[in-house]
Amino acid sequence: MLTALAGGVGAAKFLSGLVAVVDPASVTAIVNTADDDEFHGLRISPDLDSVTYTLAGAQNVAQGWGLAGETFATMDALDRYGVPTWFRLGDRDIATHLFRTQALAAGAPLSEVTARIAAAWGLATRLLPVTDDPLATRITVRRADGREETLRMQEWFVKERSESPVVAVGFAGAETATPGPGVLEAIAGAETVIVCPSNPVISIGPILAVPGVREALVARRDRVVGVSPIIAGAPVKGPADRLMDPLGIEVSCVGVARAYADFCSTLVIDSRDASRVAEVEAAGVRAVVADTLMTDSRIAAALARETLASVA
Ligand code: FO1
Repeated sequence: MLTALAGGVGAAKFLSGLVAVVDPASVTAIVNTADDDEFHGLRISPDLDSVTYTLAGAQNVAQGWGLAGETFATMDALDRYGVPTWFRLGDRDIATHLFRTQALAAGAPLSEVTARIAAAWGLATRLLPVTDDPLATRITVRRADGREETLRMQEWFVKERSESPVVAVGFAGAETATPGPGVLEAIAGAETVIVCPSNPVISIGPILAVPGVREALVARRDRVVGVSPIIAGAPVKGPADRLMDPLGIEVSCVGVARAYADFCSTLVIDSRDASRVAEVEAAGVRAVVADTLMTDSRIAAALARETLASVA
């Protein structure tokens, strides 16, 4: 059984490659929930939905989130009422949020709702929210006048297009959150644990912040392998550099190695970073060089295969 720590887009691409080379039913994904938020009274779980839609082959590839062939008639109709619609909910995507919101309101934990949504999309892969408890990323930014302001994740990422300079990142609820059902067992029982190429700060960071999770990974360090989301000093997609740099994490595969060194024994880095193998290994992490730019599903499958082989 394989366990993967997953955030959004990068993880979803990697996971679709992984389930192409191993039995999908042998894979458990522990997914970040700290991007979750509520809009128009609906409970949104972006990373769980990105992974679900991608593994179902229904994702909007170009957009990087939501469903293929999506329409936004409901958002356009909402504009009449003057409510904020900067967080775009597609008409079909809304069905997922309606179902999730109603099931949560009826008392089901997020883990149960997630299992029902995954089953409805025909997934054999098990998706586990890292926690069923409240967990929310908070981004503190510095305004032009020097004032600091703390934003919700989607406000910073979507509304302000991740342009506001970051001074701090926190995970509200982390102290009291408990690992979701099956999470610690999935780490303890896995033959291999893969840290997907997700944002180290706001996708993998919240997963590690849930008490007990990082310790569980440290205990399996020799079986934990990561895939660097940073290639040649820049993230493949998304704002990882705008979060790592302010937090003093070098924006490179070396910075990732140092950040993961206590729980990750091997890091797969891109061929463009082959010259940095010695620095990664100086961080106490074995470096494996591969093509990590998943421009198509064949490359994603090859990367998954090489990642598994690196800790065989
Ligand atoms: N990202 C955007 O850049 N703009 C949006 O309007 C937007 C809407 C949205 C709706 C549902 C959903 O599941 C994801 C959505 N995302 C949007 C992406 C989302 O902000 C990110 O996927 C994660 O929060 C960060 O990985």
